[in-house]
Amino acid sequence: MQFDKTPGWLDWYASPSKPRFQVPAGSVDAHCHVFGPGAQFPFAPERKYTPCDASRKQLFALRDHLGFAKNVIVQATCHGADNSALLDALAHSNGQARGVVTVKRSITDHDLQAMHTAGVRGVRFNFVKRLVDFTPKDELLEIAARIKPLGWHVVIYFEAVDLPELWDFFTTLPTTVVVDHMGRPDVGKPVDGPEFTLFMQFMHQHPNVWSKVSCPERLSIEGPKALNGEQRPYQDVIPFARQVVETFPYRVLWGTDWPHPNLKDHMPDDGLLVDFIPHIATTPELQRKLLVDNPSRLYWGA
Ligand code: 0GY
Repeated sequence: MQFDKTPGWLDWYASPSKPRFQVPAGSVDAHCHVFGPGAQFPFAPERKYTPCDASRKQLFALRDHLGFAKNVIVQATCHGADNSALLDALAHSNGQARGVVTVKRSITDHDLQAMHTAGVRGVRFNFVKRLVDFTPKDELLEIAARIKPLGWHVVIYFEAVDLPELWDFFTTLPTTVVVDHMGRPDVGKPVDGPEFTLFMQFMHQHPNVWSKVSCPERLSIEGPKALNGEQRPYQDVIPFARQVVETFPYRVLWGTDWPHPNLKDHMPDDGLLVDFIPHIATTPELQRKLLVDNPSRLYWGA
């Protein structure tokens, strides 16, 4: 099947630079996606955008180029609850990838078990209104209760302004809960202002909550601007991510977010994204926790 990408959609960076920051051995890119290829794995009819293809082979080539050992592939909304492309990627990863899927309540226990065997370790609940239609909370709670015995966790994606409304739901989830992209803070607001303080309280009060300190390119207002001729990308995101890493070093994950869905102004060079890591995890110890120990524990039980 042929798919035309959403107008304005930027393709992923074809020749990323080689990072200057060398990630520690065994590092995990804990948030990335595969898109299609659409001819083999058609995009979902209910999708809100049509991406360009981004195959498992291209993902694994990027992993090697950046110096990572493993991937956690997260189901993207353009594939709805059809996880075939993700499962195909896991099957071809030599055990070097884990998955986070999207399922409906109609999924059978047999299918959940088969996904577990394939390397799936979580489900994703998405509350970003531009990306998905509403799913009733009772359906999500039912899914959470069914995946808990498998030892899986729930990944949640939401915007900072929606945290107060979603707080009670999130805090009733019976599993480990992993927040995508720090709950999408508005980095134009102060890091010690009410909005981000609420997110920090959310993590403080609920030791089962983890956060991905990913997506500076998505959160930044400054963007990848040059200062005095030097590249200083995404400086405005640093205080937010650094605070989360330093306060909760055992509950943070990092990912590229390749192939960076829905970016229309600027597509990041993935090599520069890796070079951003030492600005938010400033010591070798924090870097090892963020990139190796935490994802290995959560996704490989190691
Ligand atoms: C991300 C961010 C986005 C998209 C999705 O599943 C998705 O379509 O997560 C976004 O548009 O902010 O994490 O990939």
